[in-house]
Amino acid sequence: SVKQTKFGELPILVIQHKSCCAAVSLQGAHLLFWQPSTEQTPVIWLSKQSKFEKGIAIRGGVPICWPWFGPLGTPSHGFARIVEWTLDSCNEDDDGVDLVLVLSNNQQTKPYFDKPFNVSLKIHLGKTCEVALSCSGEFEATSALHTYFGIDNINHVVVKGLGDTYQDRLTVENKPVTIGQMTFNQEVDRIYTNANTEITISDNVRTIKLTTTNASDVVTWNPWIDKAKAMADFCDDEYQSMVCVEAGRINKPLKLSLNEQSTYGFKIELI
Ligand code: TA6
Repeated sequence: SVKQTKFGELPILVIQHKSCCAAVSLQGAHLLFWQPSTEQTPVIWLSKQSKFEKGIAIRGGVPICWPWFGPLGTPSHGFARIVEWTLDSCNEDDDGVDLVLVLSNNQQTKPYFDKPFNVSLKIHLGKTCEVALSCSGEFEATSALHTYFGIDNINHVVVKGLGDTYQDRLTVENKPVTIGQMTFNQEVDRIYTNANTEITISDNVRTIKLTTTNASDVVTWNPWIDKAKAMADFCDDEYQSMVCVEAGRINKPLKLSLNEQSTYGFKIELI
């Protein structure tokens, strides 16, 4: 079933299916969490302290960073995640639930951006979770599907398939112990520029497979202790139960045209 309700100030869709449960905020077309029925904890994770206020980014889930990534514009990570999208279609079958949410330039987006655009997000929620962003316009966009994965403990996490070329966004570089693998023992904020299309995120409980489509980069982030303390929408100890592994188009921006869609995305499954 798909039911619309409100959580805090935001309209959200609650999905209950035999294969999974999930929720999507219409603000930001923001998949809040996804938990397959086989799992005891969400695979896509949401902070217990996230805000649910109009115009405020939600902490966790899959923030849609578009039409720019990070500090390449204001607000950071773009405006798509803080404005309300429209539910275009919603279908449920034995496999799961398929949603399409859309956003075009309008009064809400005017203060942030003055060019015409269309962007849509396809979300499949079932035994797998698939997210694809398609957009058109007459500009170059950078973007990331900023997924927060739920893990048992950051000290047990190994991310494989990242390749060994990356841009470190921190001054104190955290040299990976094994090239192409990622383990975490301090803050990590890195853009991998030559990752495999299949990446695994393992902890002591499960292995998540992330398959990216048409992505140029994979961002890995964990705020660690100090940054976690500094975030009002994030509990001090929550850095231990999440890791961000994000399919992105940062170093190869989406070159948009008005008459065709540029698409990239990911699929998540448990293996
Ligand atoms: O994806 C990593 C990153 O760019 C980090 O630099 C950190 O800023 C994170 O995103 C979260 O950004 P946010 O604006 O959601 O707090």
